[in-house]
Amino acid sequence: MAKAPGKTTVAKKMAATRKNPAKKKPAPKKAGTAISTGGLKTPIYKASRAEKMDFYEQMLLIRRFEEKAGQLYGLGLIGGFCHLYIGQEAVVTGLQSAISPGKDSVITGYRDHGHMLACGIHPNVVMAELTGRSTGISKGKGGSMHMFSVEHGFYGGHGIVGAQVSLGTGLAFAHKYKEDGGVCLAYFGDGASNQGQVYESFNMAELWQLPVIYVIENNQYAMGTSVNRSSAEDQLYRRGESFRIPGMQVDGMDVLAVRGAVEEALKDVRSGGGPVIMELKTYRYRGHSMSDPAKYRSRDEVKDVREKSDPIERLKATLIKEGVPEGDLKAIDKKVRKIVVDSADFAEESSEPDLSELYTDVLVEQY
Ligand SMILES: Cc1ncc(C[n+]2csc(CCOP(=O)(O)OP(=O)(O)O)c2C)c(N)n1
Ligand SMILES: [Mg+2]
Repeated sequence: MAKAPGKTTVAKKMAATRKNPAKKKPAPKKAGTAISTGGLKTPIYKASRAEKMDFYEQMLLIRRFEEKAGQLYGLGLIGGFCHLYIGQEAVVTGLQSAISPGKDSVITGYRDHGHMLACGIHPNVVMAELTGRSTGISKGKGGSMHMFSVEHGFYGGHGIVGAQVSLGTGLAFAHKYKEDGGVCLAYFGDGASNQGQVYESFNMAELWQLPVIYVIENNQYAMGTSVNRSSAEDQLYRRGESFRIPGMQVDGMDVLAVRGAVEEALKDVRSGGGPVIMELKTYRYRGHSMSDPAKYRSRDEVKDVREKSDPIERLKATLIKEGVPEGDLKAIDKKVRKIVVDSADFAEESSEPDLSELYTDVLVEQY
């Protein structure tokens, strides 16, 4: 059958999902009618060699940074909560590589270090914040879960599960109101996808056709509860169906698949199509936070994912197959390790905030 020019299959499916009964009254859909793109294959991004090398470096930077953060936590240099992103690097690397820093906005939960690095925020100020130093991005007063950089379009860092979904919807509203052409990427977890405010946000976003991509990082667990135990509909890309929001399910362990899928989503959202849901199937190797011994799953389960699906090893294997000398990849590893060690040194050499800082940055206005 001849294809309509310029419209991909994914785009057509998204358009079908959005038939708005207020504008045109279609016959009511039969229960169970497939309206999501989950069953469709989104294209794998055809990256150049240089782009693949960049993705490799970015993912490795996040991995090594998180490993160092884990060590510093063990040494007692990081206080409070600390949620590591190890295993999920392909998600944020693929997504962030497709958006425009400064024009688009990003918001996420407490597992936020990787998002900050992928937004181009310097590792030094992130590590200094984790260790509570005055040179940290929140002057050492926010810690792991409370970091922001309006300059980089990064709006946190939120400890309340699901809160970032409503706030992200607000950011998307601002993009539309100001007509600045921006799109908000609102990241949240499989556990957060059961939160009530998520659905209030979905409703408003579709009603107002807001430029937002809801990114569900399905790492299979919410603290110690697996997605299958906690979710009546565990195919999370379908969670927008009752709001007519199209969804796509993507291999979140493959950075090229992530980039390919987000390009489709962005095309649709930027052309005024309204929100899209992306479910990224991924996995976290470490416990929920540094204080979680992760006894709710077997070591073999983790080992299996590491051995078969690790996003970094996967891209490395592709690069080697394509003829990149192993020495070049080792050089990237060396460069990344130095950046991370330097960030830890920068943090350790910085002072803690002065006591007088207890009374600053409490409210934006005077009181
Ligand atoms: C409103 C609210 N309820 C409960 C918690 C406690 N809590 C913190 S993280 C978390 C699990 C969330 O899991 P998920 O959304 O899958 O994200 P992940 O940690 O896997 O990245 C819970 C229940 C919270 N912080 N806020
Ligand atoms: Mg989770």
